[in-house]
Amino acid sequence: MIVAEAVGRALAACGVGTAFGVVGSGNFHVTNALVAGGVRFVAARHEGGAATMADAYARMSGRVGVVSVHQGPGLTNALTGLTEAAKSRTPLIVLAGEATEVQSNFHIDQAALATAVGAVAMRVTSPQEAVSRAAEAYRVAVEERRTVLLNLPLDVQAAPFEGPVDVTPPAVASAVPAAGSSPGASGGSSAGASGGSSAGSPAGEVAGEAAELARLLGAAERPVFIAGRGARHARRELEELADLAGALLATSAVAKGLFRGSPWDLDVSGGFATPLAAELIRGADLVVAWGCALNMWTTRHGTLVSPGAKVVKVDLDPAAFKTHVPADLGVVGDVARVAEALAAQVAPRQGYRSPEIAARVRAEGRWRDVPYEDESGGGRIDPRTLSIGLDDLLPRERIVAIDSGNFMGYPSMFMDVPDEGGFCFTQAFQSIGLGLATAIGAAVARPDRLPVAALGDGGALMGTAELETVVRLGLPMVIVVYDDEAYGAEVHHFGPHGHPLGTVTFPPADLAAIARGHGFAAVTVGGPGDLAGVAEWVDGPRDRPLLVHAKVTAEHGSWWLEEAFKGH
Ligand SMILES: Cc1ncc(C[n+]2csc(CCOP(=O)(O)OP(=O)(O)O)c2C)c(N)n1
Ligand SMILES: [Mg+2]
Repeated sequence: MIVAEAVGRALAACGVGTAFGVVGSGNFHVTNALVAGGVRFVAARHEGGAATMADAYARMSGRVGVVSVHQGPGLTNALTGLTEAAKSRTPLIVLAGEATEVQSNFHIDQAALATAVGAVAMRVTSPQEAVSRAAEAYRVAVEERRTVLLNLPLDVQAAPFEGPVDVTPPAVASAVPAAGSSPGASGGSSAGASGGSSAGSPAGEVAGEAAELARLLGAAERPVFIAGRGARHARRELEELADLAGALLATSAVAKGLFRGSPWDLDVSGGFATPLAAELIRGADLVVAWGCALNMWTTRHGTLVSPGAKVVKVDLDPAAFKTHVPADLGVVGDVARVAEALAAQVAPRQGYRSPEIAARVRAEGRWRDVPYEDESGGGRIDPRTLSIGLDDLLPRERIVAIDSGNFMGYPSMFMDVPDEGGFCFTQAFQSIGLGLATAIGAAVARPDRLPVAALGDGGALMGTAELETVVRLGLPMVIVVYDDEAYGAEVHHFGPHGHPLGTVTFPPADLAAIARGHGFAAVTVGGPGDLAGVAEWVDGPRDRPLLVHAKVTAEHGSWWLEEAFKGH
């Protein structure tokens, strides 16, 4: 056995799930060793796609994602996706060959690249520590929720490896609690829960900051819970506490779907919030952010939080307390454990849950309840009508992945998802072009659900390398392209100021033909009547993926984008 093989075997023994990548000489042996160790390998067509697939896979499966790339350009191609993963604290391991000889064409400072984008850089430097380094990379990814680059110098990879591949996987069951599951004592996200507060201690005792939160919950007239990425595993615990405290429930975009089915679910807080959700969140006298930073998106630059409201954050990382909308009170701990402990302390009260509020949430709680004027016509479909039509047609057991752009709110707001495992939102770096690969990674993690990729024409064309991957993997995917023949976000950003727009507008491109060329079924939608073609696909054998090429109306910029421009 050589060192490269020992590293692959060690990671397989640690329990990595699926690996994604593009194989060249520098990662050939390590990838084959993963496969020999029982890991599924998914070949992407571009390393950028591979990185994002692994990120989405990790988010939706609760397991560590692995990306395998060639030295030099293999890694640089992966960088945007790795940055997204690092910013999102996705547990990810990047296996990269490394040309340490400075004369090599492939030589770059790979460790510096990784640290520059927020990842952790590690290196296997000898056969003796090959296995322990691989296990350490796994531990850091899981326990510290980091994206880890494990550099594999070519000469070290080729060296003989003596001895057994003997690893003791860290005592962590899963990296991110899987959608819908609640971690037990070994749950990954409880790592670090002992950070100074006594929240979550045995027997439901609370003290310190947690006791103060219990007091606030016992006194609040209009409490609202906003759950973020760090709460995706804690639906049951949060709902139980909210029932006692009379709190309304909302999420950040990345946790969309978490409270689906609750009569008190306001859906997403922030740019995508319904007018009712925005009104009720603004009306809160206590906002408790659970594993949620309350960033500018979730709070519309802070305006959704009333100046008179008390703000509390519960988070594994106390650094979150001071960032974005700052907390008046911070409780360190795992969200599920803290909520569980508090439930024993809070006496039932009505809080925000009056019959009048219940009736309003029923009547106005979804975007499709908000009246609008359908602007479809002239061979183009209103993106709201398109999204509502698709929401009606596509099976409910779906997993929706969203690219970035002006269009992005339409699917996020109008397409329902069954739970928090039905929405994959790789937007921490705000890169366009990640949507298709996000849908592929999510689809690999959740083969029980229909993957739906919602893309702009710009993001779709940037990601086309992976169309072949969708077909090759036999994914029953629906790709929806909101085609305005432009980088619409830029058009609506600069157009109103009279700037020339030739650099951000394009002639029509036949995206349906491009998809058919890859083996997709495709429907071009220029009005509501054309959605019949989608219905036909849904009712058919679904033996090929479907691309819906929607020519959308583009007179107006989306209003959530206007909000976003304030941040530029
Ligand atoms: C990688 C990357 N390049 C450029 C940008 C700047 N940018 C933001 S939105 C956008 C346009 C996206 O166009 P499209 O996918 O068609 O969506 P639309 O805005 O038209 O709805 C661009 C170029 C970005 N965010 N990421
Ligand atoms: Mg566009």
